[in-house]
Amino acid sequence: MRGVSRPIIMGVLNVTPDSFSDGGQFNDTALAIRHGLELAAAGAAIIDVGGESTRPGAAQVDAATEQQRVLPVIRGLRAAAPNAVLSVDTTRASTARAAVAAGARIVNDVSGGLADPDMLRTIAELRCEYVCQHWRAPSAVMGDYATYKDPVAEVRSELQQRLAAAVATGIAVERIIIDPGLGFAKARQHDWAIVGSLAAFTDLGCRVLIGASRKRFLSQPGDTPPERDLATAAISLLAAVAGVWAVRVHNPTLTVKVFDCGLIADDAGVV
Ligand code: PMM
Repeated sequence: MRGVSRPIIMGVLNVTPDSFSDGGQFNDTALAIRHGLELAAAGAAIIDVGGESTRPGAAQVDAATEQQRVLPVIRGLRAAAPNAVLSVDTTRASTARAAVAAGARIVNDVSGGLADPDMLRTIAELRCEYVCQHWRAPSAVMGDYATYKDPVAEVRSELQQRLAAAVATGIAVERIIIDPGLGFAKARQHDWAIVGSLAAFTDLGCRVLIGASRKRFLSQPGDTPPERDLATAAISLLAAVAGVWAVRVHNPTLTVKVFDCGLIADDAGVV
């Protein structure tokens, strides 16, 4: 009998002054590159570079600012860690295009193509890997959209619609990775419902990624985001058991530890 496959680890590298999880600590190209290398050394096969905070209530930055933040880091990591697969966390087609030219192989779009009408067409043309996440509204207002009768069924069906739109635009289904978007237009009980039903997403026939790391649904009164790393690692193990392809985490070390308890190597490769 086959064991449980080991998901790939995507390490989070936020190059923003207002990231909720690292407090803007890596808002400097050299520091960000160094942290990217640390994430890779700690077990992240993919480094996800983002230049715009998606924390609840966060304001958007303009495309030029976003690109000034992420492009030098992608170029630097491309040179310093040629084996790391680089991903860009952006909802903008122009940033996706520039990041792929700079060396990113994955575009991680938390809006599933809804924020920028040019995104799906651009991805089809770039022929890169595409993370299509469940999304309802920009971060500044997403809390107003966290209403569900059946969160798992609704998120699944809305994701299916985005998947169909992506395929209809010419993105090969093999290049698409779906993500239920924990914390995006979701209250704590919605996130937990999704975590408890991950098989509803792995059943859709695409690779699945989840990003539970340090999110509010894992919080305890008065804690700090890094204090949620243990709970994050526990979710990584649940994700593995459900057949999730990759987990997006700030602290790969603890996730590697839980995976080392007996999970078999993933034979699917990264991308
Ligand atoms: N969460 C955040 C940002 N990007 N991308 C994907 N695919 N999935 C997520 O859940 C996700 C994401 C927000 O959290 P951060 O501030 O830790 O980056």
